Amino acid sequence: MRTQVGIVGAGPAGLLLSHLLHLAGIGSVIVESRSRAHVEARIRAGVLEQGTVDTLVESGLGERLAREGLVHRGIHLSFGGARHAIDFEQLTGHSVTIYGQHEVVKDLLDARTRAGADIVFEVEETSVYDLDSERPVIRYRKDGQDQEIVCDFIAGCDGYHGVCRPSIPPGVLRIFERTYTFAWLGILADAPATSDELVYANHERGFALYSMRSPELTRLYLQCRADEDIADWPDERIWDELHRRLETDAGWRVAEGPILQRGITPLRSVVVEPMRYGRLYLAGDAAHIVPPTGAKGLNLAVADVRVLAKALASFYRAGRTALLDAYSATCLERTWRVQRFSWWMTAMLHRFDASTEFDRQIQLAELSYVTSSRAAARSLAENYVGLPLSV
Ligand code: RFL
Ligand code: PHB
Repeated sequence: MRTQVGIVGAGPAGLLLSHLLHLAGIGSVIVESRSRAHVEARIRAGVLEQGTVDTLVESGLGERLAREGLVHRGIHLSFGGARHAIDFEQLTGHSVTIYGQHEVVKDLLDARTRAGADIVFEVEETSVYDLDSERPVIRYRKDGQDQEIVCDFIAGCDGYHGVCRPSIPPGVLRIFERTYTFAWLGILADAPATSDELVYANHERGFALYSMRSPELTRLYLQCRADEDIADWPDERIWDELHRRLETDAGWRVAEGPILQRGITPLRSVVVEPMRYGRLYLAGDAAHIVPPTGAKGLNLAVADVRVLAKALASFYRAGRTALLDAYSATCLERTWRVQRFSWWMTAMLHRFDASTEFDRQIQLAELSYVTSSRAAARSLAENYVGLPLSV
């Protein structure tokens, strides 16, 4: 098989890239190791920045998003027994939209399928070759047969555990990494939302987050140890912790309901530099991971893909390589700012193993500053709603 851009991974990064390339008249083929049903059902991120919403709307994917997305004008920070509102609208003029990552993926898959896209699901043994040549190659097995796609470019959109990044020869990449001793236990519950905005709680028992997917479905998270077994968390224990950590405001209650999905996700901060080797371009989680506290993983993947699609369009339209050459530096500048914000939110809100009473007081002072100074609140707000796409 022959294509212009071979894409590894049908997550939000790979699907959006394929869609934007199609709109620019550029052909692509996506290979994906999981089934379509699996990819569509994977519950992950939920907060879309304005720039992400704009990208989806401008590329014709805004219809269901406009109908079902929940526009949130701010968040609450809960600490020291009280809740404090941070009003993004008032502080920045912007808001965020709650719309599940799997809904974005469904919309992208529908649009790509309608346009007759080439997406090969359930491939095995994906590998990439000849990355520093003008004809890089993707190989995989499908239904027991070896297949090969000869490409002009390969986009590595295969997430943190994918094969593209590890295919770059040793010594090329610098890896910057921070690991945490804690994880998030996340649940999706068939319970009505009782808060109209998200609640991020710093509690002495650990962090908790109140979020939602629709007025009828809540998405809740609890800080737990990274090595914990989900089997040790029966429903009762999960609800008990959520009530204790979140219900600091008199009168506000977290509604309970059947738990539809549950899982434990370790927290990590990772950046690899550069995000390119030869004709392989890494985008999204394949190049960087942020802890979810800033709600940035998906938004950062969308920002990378916008830059890459524009650079490839400039190459095919005018034969220019300047934007492709600048791809890594352009994306990394934003990535580091987003890493900083995600790390800062994580540090302010979680309970750290080695933290002393001094550290705890500093966290509370930080929270009290952020919720009482307009300048500090504005800094949080402008990062949360999303830095301008040019950064
Ligand atoms: P994805 O979504 O991981 O998609 C990568 C795709 O590549 C496929 N793949 C392969 N295909 C072919 N051959 C191979 N060898 C392959 N190896 C992998 C995978 O099956 C998959 O379909 O990466 P992408 O597109 O860069 O998108 C990034 C976002 O998914 C990610 O940043 C966020 O979801 C991160 N994240 C969260 N972010 C938030 O802002 N809020 C959250 O609540 C949140 N929860 C999460 C998350 C990430 C998680 N992961 C990665 C474990 C919860 C989880 C469980
Ligand atoms: C979510 O709704 O899944 C969510 C919201 C905010 C975050 C992380 C996850 O910071």
